[in-house]
Amino acid sequence: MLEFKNEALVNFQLKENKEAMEAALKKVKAELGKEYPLIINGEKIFTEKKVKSINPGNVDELIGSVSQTNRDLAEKAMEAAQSAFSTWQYVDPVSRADYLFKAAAELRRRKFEFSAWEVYEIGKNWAEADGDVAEAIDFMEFYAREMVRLASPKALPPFPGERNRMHYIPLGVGIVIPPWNFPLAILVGMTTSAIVTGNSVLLKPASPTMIIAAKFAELMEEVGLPKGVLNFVPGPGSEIGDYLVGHPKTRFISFTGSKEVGLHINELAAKTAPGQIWVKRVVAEMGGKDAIVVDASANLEAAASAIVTSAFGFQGQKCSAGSRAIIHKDVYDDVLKMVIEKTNALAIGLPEDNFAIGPVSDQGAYHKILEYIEIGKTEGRLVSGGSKAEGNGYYIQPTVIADVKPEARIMQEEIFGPVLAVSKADSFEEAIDIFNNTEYGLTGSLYSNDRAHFEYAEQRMHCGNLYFNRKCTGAMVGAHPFGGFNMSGTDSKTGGPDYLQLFMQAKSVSEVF
Ligand code: TAP
Repeated sequence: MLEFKNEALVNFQLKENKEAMEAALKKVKAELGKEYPLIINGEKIFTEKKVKSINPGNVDELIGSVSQTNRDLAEKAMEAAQSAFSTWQYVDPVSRADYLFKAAAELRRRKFEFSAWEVYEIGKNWAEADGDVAEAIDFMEFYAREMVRLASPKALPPFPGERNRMHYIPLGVGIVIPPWNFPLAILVGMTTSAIVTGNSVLLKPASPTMIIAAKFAELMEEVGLPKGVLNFVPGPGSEIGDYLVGHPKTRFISFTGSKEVGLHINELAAKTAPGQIWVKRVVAEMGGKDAIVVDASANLEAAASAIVTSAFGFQGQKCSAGSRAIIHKDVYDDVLKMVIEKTNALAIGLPEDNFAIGPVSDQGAYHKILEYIEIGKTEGRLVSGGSKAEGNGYYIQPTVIADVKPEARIMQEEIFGPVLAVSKADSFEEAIDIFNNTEYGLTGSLYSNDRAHFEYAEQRMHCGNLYFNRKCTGAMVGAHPFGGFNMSGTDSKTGGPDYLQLFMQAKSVSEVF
């Protein structure tokens, strides 16, 4: 087994890569509009009730329609998962890891094709789509190796007259509920971590990206994952989600999404259903109100570039998006000027044509973001963008609102769109206080050239992922274990050495000689 290495990102400046992406977009376009089934115990089930997935960048384009799970089918999937668990839990962990290695290899071969699905279904530009596919590959490569590492029993300190050891064993049937914003990476990471550790899974994909999820379910079938280990159960979160979370046979819930839904799941899972014989485990990664702090000693050009990339990459729809910039008063005007120039230079248009800025995810998000922009105009000074943009989809101008007070709603609430709030701090220490002044704690970044300030920030900037002189998005599997504090979630640290244990329980075995 080779050492883990992050998947290289595609350089679309190279002619052969550009052509490969264009060919993949063409191929996928020819496949749009199909119907996709649920998958329960390996059986493909087409239901009468189907939900359409459309291209948010061209709302007349149908990506496909997906059969929907009702309660009877959810129950059937639960039974299939339980039955599969009875054997899958005993499969050699190294063999379980092999399914992930194989799936990673296959995904790598079909990288451009999966990226093209992301471009059409959720409006990522090419680099954002490629980053998501690469991260999905990384998760599988990383978790497979982690499982191999954890497979051998842990030696314990010797105790006279006994042989003692500790094994990690799986939990049972898990409900995996991913978000749409990293439709492959997060879904793949959450699903394969649960599977490789010996659990069986019901995967309920996010509604805006059900087709990409269906493509992954197909991939796992192709690599020969035993039937019933992964059951694909698309359906509305509010209906099927509550049913599955509350089910007495559900052993754990792995969730990534908004604070509201995460807290609701946590509450529901805490209620013991009749017949339930365990305490359900909840792993919940939720929202963020992340920020970049710029110190007076910083490289201002680098800071401004990072602010714009972090705020507007994938239209600001990342949990790690830098939706706040907190700038020292001595450099505030200079940094703001550069941020405005760089924001105004971002071109908006159809994702398949690879514009910097594409559409936001759906109509609900579109209206919510435009409402926040109006709120922002009353809370600060609009210096860039400020309204919807041209196009047959959910396009919004990247928007910068300056001189915003720390308590303002656009400094406190997760907007999840291309809106940046900029705040002025009188001192470095005040900037850190403003940074900490939200209920979230996911990512943060400090631009500085002052070592004492890095030390101060390392102790006091309260966030799960802190970066120095680097943007606050784009965590790399392995190098940057990812997860947040406070209302950002349970700090599970995806892509890190502690993650897989969340889906296992430790069993101590002691034999007297
Ligand atoms: P949500 O609206 O919370 O949806 C997340 C998932 O929960 C979807 O699959 C959704 O299904 C499902 N769901 C909705 N109601 C449910 C219920 N009652 N029971 C069970 N499942 C339910 O979030 P989103 O819009 O997809 O994603 C954006 C949010 O995710 C942002 O807040 C972002 O910060 C956060 N996020 C966090 C992270 C990390 S690592 N912290 C990473 C990515 C995203 P439907 O789509 O069918 O409603």
